[in-house]
Amino acid sequence: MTSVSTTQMKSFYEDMVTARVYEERLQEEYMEGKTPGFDISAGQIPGELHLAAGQEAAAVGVCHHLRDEDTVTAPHRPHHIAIAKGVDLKRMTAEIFGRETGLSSGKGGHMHLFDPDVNFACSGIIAEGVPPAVGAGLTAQKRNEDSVGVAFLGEGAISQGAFLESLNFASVHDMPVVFIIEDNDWAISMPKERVADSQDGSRRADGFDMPGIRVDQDDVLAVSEAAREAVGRARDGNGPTVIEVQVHRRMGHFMGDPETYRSEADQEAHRRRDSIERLAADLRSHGVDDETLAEIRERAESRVEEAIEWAKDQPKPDPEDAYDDMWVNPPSGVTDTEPNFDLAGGDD
Ligand SMILES: Cc1ncc(C[n+]2csc(CCOP(=O)(O)OP(=O)(O)O)c2C)c(N)n1
Ligand SMILES: [Mg+2]
Repeated sequence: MTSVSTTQMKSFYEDMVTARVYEERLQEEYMEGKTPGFDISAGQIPGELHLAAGQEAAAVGVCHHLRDEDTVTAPHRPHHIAIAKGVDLKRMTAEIFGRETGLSSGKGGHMHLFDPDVNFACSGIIAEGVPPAVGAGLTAQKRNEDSVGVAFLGEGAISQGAFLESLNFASVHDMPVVFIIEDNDWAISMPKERVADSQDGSRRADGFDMPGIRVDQDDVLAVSEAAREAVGRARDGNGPTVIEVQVHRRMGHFMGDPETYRSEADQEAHRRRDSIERLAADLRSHGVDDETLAEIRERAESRVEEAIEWAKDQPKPDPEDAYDDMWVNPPSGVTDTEPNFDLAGGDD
C-alpha cells in the first residue's frame, strides 16, 4: 500500500530517532539542579518542559511532505514537530536553554519556538496555532501559491472553539490546510473519554464536509500515506483534511509530573507501542542491517550532542534587554521609549 522507498524510510528513521534522543537528553539536562525538592525555576532549563517521546511518527510522517515555505503550527509539545519541519536545532536548543542566540533571543522558551526560515511556530495555548495555520492557507490562496498550512493539536483540544471555527472557515473557502490531531489518550490527567463526545477526533471533519482520516496505530508509513494524500489535495486546491493519529505518551504531561492519576498498566502499554522500534523492524524487512541502523542512531546522537553543547556555551541575555522586541507600542512606564505610533490617530 505504501509508495515510500527504503531511502525515505531511513530518513524517517533518522528524524524520529533524532527527536527521541533529543528529548531524552533534554530530560537529563532539565533535571540537573532541580532536585531534591524539584525547584522548577532552577537548572539549565527553567520552567515547564513538555516532552513528546512516543509521538514522533505523527510529526515525521506529515512533515516529510512539506517544504520550507509551508507553514506548521504546533502546540505546547513541539520538539518532534520542529525537528521534522527542519527548525535549526542549535538555535532551538539555545532558545530552550534561555540563551541570547536562541530563536527568540531566549525570551520564548520551549513552548514559544518560532523559526521564520522554515515557517514554524508553536504556542502554550492549546489550539491557538490552528487559526494562524488557516491564515497561512488563506495567504497562499490569495497569492496563488501552492503552499499549505498545517496545524497540529492534541486530542484534548478538539472541542476548542478556535479549532471548530477554523475547520468551518477552511472548508467554506476550500483552503489548503491540513489539521493533524495527535491522540495520546490524555489531556494532562484527563482521559480522552471524559472530554469529548467522539473517541475518533477525525469525525470532527464530518460536520464540515471535508475528509477525516484516523490512523489508528502510530505507524509512520501509514501516517505518511494519509498525509501524502491530504497535503496533495491541499496543494491542488481541493481543500482541507483532518487526520488523527494514535500516538503514545511515554512520559508524564510535563517533566516532574508524578502521574499518580495513571495506572502502571497504561504507562507500560504506551511504552510498549514504540513507533521507532516498529519502523526499525520494517527497515530490517527491507534488508537494512543493524549496523546501518546503529550508524543512523550515532549520527542523530552526535547532532543532538553538538546542539546541546553549543547551546550551553551561548551567553545568557542581558536583563537590560528584557523588553526589547516585545511591543510595537510599549505601554508607558515599561520602557523609556515613547510609543512610536498613535493607535487612535490616522492620516486625516
Ligand atoms: C486554552 C488553554 N486552556 C488550558 C490550557 C492548559 N493545558 C495545557 S496542556 C492541556 C491539555 C492538552 O491536552 P492535549 O490537547 O491532548 O495535548 P497533550 O498535552 O496530550 O499533548 C491543558 C488543558 C492551555 N494551555 N490553554
Ligand atoms: Mg492529549
